[in-house]
Amino acid sequence: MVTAMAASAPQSLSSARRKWVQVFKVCDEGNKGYLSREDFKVAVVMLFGYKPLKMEIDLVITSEKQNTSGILLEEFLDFIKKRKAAQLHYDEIRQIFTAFDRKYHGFLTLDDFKKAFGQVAPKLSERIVLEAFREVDLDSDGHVSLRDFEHAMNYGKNEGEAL
Ligand SMILES: [Ca+2]
Repeated sequence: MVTAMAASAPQSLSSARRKWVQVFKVCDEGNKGYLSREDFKVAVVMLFGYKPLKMEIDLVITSEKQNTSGILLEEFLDFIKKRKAAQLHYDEIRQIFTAFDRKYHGFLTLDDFKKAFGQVAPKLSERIVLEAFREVDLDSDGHVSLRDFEHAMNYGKNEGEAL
């Protein structure tokens, strides 16, 4: 009679985790014990339904380790948690955008963008921020709109549509 209670508590969390671990294993081609860049792309598509931007992959790989190009299970799980948390921060992104759009133009210049990014992801190197800017400024006019900015911050959910 104790069984029903025992099964109920932390079940949803561990089953989500189990699913992530399974995705990791499925995508780890050749059971290397880590995900290559290509494996990681596949995993993100499976879990979130979009292809990750180059900057997103760089972020995961360079922030965790310097010398290898692989993502270990723990790092992968950590990424998913952060990625899920990021989805909750839409309002915050909007606020940040507004705060850095100092002249109320409705867009950010590269300079504004750098400052905004510095606030959100201070560990990112300038090179990656610059790449992110170029990546979201699709028409290359040097301006990033709120939508572009959300796109960058939310790791490009709709990446690929521009083609
Ligand atoms: Ca633009």
